[in-house]
Amino acid sequence: MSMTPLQRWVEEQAKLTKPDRIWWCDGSEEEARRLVEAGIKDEKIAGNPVFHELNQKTFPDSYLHRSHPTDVARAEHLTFVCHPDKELAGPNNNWMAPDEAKEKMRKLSDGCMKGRTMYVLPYMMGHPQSPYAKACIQLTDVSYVAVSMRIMTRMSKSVIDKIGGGDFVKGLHSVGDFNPEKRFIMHFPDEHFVWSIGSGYGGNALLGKKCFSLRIASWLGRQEGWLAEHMVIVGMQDPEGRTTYITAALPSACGKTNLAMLESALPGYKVWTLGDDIAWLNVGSDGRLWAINPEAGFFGVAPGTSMKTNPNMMKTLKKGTFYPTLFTNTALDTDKNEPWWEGLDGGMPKNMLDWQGRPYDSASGQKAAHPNSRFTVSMSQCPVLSPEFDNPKGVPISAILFGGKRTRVAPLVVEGLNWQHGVFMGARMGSETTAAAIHKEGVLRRDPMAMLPFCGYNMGDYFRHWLDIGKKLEAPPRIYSINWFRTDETGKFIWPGFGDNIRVFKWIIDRINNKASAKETLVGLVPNIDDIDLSGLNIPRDKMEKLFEIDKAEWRREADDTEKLFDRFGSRMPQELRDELKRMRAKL
Ligand code: GTP
Ligand code: SPV
Ligand code: MN
Repeated sequence: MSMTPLQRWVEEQAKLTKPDRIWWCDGSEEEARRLVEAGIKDEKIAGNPVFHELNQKTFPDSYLHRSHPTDVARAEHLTFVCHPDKELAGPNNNWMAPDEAKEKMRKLSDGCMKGRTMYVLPYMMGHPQSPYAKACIQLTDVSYVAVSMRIMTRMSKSVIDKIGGGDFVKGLHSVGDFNPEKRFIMHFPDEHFVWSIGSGYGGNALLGKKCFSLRIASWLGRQEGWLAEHMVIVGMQDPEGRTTYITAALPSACGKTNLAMLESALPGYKVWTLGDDIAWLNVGSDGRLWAINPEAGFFGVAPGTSMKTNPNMMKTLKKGTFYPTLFTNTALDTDKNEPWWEGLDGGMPKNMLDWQGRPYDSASGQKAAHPNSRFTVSMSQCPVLSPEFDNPKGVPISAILFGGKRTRVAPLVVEGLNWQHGVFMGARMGSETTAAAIHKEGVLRRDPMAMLPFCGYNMGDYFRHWLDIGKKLEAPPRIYSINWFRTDETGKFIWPGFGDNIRVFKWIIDRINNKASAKETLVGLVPNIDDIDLSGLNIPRDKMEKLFEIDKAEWRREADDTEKLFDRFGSRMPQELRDELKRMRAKL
């Protein structure tokens, strides 16, 4: 019998990478148990076993993984988008010519899996019955990535039948020797192919996530008329029993996972989770915007997660099903054999190992858990999972939110005047950098639509695509900007955040239903302070006013910075958004 294109491709990659064994995964629970066992007994990373079994009573089916110490976050400076034409990649991406990139990767990959197992992972991004779903194959040489992909995607051997003799999305991943000098994450958009070497961490290694579902999918979306976005998807049920579906784009480690399972501080409201990181948005035949989450798991930031801030996530983590649940680079409470991180409920344990497995000394002033330590957990364990999660059609979206971490300048919430003005709000977004990527933290950078590290083509064209999608929508969602992170003179957050964010959503839902008022400012529509339900909250009026303060001098700087961003895209920058900037300047 002749080989299928899939079999042939796997064979070619094995010839190059030279693994000792090839293991075709079927996605079963029994197999996940064997993979975890292999990670405990056979495989090592930087001298540590890949998995450490945690306290099975308090954290059932949970395992701790320590990454290589130089491999703790996305590496944006080593991430390339290899379009044939540099202009297509745009100033927002690192670029290399496809042939040159492949030659480089071939050299680095020759024999890189020697002594290891090559796992063949068949998975779907999206529900298999969804018209928007994509069949994918990732090859990897580490059990941690294989187990993580089972949690994060719909992995099953049926995907192999689905692919049959046809096309599929390709990912080739090896941890290599973890040398940061030999670490590259290369994207070949036209071939639907991602090639990654040298990192086992998150977005560098779980190739269905940022690499495919954002960088390559955004390019597919541009060609096919849809959007792939860095967004959470939630259903917000109000006291009248109605559910309003909302998406929100926030940069990495700026609050998506928390928003996705917000526990309402106001009675009568309930949030249903559909996704915490990625949304694929399609224009429906009804002229509305519909969203699906291509993923099936959460890869969330551990520090700050607690029963106080995100009780639904704590319940998700402790539910225990053998997907299983993974903790990466958290500290370890050695008396209880439990994972620990800064911000977890209760005091600091007496005896701990830090994220690198070294005895922890609290007097050192160092953090015990890495600031970008994370958990990987199946969405099926989430107590507030939306009943619509598995709906292949997705859900209709009534509002899109853009937000960031801004300790100054940006108001708590602003409503855009129309689609184009809303796209302008998203395009000029700024946010202070976090530990999710390797770079200096806390520096303000423009991060349009929270997509700067994830848009797989020229962002000038991307803005144009957003404007075009708006023209196709008969009932476009309203667009808002949000900011939970404004601080006072003492550097403390003014807004309580988390469950209290529902107060902002109540205003948004009321606006959608034409039940709440707003006043126009030079950046858009904002609520009157009395339009926000502050019942049960002790927040002085002057502080509330501070949350909505618009300082003209600061906003002039904001406009200058936006202009610099727009100029980078030259003639590819849509004139409509330059006009919006001009209008804003006129008001200033
Ligand atoms: P990625 O997974 O990197 O895409 O991040 P994310 O956007 O899902 O961020 P996440 O929800 O994990 O939040 C990151 C950090 O922001 C955590 O330490 C949270 O505790 C903190 N955070 C989230 N929501 C709020 C909020 O409303 N107010 C404040 N002050 N902090 C928040
Ligand atoms: C992010 O950085 O936005 C994440 C984590 O969601 S990663 O999978 O590493 O991209
Ligand atoms: Mn993310």
